Amino acid sequence: MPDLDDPTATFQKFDSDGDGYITREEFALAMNALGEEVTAAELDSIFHASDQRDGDADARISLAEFLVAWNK
Ligand SMILES: [Ca+2]
Ligand SMILES: [Ca+2]
Repeated sequence: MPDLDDPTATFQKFDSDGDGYITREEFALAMNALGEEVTAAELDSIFHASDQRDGDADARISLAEFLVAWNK
């Protein structure tokens, strides 16, 4: 399980290739690794809500976007 008190560490676990962004694929794989199934609709919802917060809307979640979503 991720350390829920440390969103930066959680982000780094989700970002499996370490490029500083979480893609849909990385998010789905990380959730599956936690034993959580994520549907395409759920991914759409999560990424629509979380992406764009830093104005790039690049279909990837940056650490800044992740932290905003986390604190919501
Ligand atoms: Ca990545
Ligand atoms: Ca983004």
